[in-house]
Amino acid sequence: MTEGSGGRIGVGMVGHAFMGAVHSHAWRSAHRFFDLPMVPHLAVLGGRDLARTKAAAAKYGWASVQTDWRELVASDDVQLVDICTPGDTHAEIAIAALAAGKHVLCEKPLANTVAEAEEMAAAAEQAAARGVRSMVAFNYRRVPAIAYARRLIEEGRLGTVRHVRAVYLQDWLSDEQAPMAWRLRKDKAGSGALGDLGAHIVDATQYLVGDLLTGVSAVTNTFVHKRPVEGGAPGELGDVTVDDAALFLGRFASGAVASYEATRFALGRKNAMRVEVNGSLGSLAFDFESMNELSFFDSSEGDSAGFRRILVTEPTHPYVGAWWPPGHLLGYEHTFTHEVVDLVRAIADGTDPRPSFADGLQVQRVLEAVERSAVQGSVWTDIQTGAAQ
Ligand code: SOE
Repeated sequence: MTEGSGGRIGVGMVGHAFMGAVHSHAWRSAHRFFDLPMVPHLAVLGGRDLARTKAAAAKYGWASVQTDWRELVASDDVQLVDICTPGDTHAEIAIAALAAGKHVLCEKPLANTVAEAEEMAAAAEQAAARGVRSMVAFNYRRVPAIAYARRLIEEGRLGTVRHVRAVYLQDWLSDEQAPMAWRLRKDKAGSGALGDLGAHIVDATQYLVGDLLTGVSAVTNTFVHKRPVEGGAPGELGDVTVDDAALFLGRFASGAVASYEATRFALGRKNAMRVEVNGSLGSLAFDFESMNELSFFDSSEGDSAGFRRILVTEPTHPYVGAWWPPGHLLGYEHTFTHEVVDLVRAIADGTDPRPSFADGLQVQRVLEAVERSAVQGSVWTDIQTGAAQ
C-alpha cells in the first residue's frame, strides 16, 4: 500500500449526515492533538446529491466532492475510504474499496445481515495479507472511561466477572408522530434499536470483559407500526419494519451472565449508554451521559468501601494526555478522533486495528441470534398457572 505523498493519507468519506459530520471533525482534528505518522487529508466527500454534498464539503472542510462512490474509491487522492452511509450499502462499498487496495473505516453495525458481514470479513482478511487495513467504528471503545475500565478489568481489579448489565436508552421515537426515517426500515438499517444501539453495547461489553457471548434469549417489540412520511402527501403513513426495543439475556463463555436493553422509547433518556460489571472483587459502572466518569467499588477497601467516582481526565488515562488539563471534560466527538488516531497508527505500523471486521461479524452474529430468539420465543411461564406460555 502506497500512502499519499508528503506524509499524508488521503481520505474519501461516503455520507455526510450525523456520522459524516462527526467523522469529518475527527479527520480534521486528529493530527492537531496526537502525534500521527501521517496527516489525514480530507480529499473527497461522497454524497448522492451534488448541491448538498458541495455544501457539506464546504462546511466540514473537504477538498472535493463525488456523487458516485465508485469514482471516490478509484480516486488516486484516496488511500482510505470511510463509510458513513446506511447499512444497506456498507458491504458493497467496503468490499470494492478493499479490492482497490484502500484501507476502510466502516460505521456500525458492520452490515445488515450476517451473510454480508461474512463477505466483508473475508475481504478484510484477504486485504490484510496485502497490508490493507480495516476497522469497524464502534466508537464507544474509545471513550477514555471505557478504555480505562477495560484496563482495570484486565489488571484483575474486579476479579472473576459474574454480571454484565448494559442498556442503551434514547427517546427520539417516543412521539408517535415522529416521522419515518431510514433507521425505521429493515431494508436500509437491517434492524431497529437492536442494530443501532444494541450493537454498541454488545461490542462494548465484550471488549470490556475480554470475552464473547455464546448464547442469548431475547424479546423485541415494535410499539408504533406506522409513521408520517416526511414530505409525503397529507396523512401519508409509512411502515416501520424494524424493532423499537430489544431486550435480551446473554451468557458469556466464562460463565458470566448478562442483560441488555436497547430502545429509542425511554422518554427522558437522551443517550444513556450504561454498563455495569460486577466481579468477585469489585464493580464498575459507566453512564455515557456522564462520560468523563467511572464508578468503582473495590471490596478490598473493607468497611470503608463504597462506589467512588473516578474522574477519567488524568493524563495517564487512555487518550486524555493529548487533550486538556485534568477536569476539562471531553465529549462525544473525541471518541471518533481517538478511533481515527488508532486507525492511522495501525496503518503506519502495519498492524491490524480493532475492532476488526471479524469483530463486527461476531457482533452481527449476536444481533441475528437475538432476532432469531425473539421470533422463536423463549419459554415464558404463566404467573398464575406456572404453565409454559
Ligand atoms: C442513533 O440515534 C445514534 O445516532 C446511533 O446511530 C449512534 O451510533 C450513536 O452513537 C448515537 O445514536
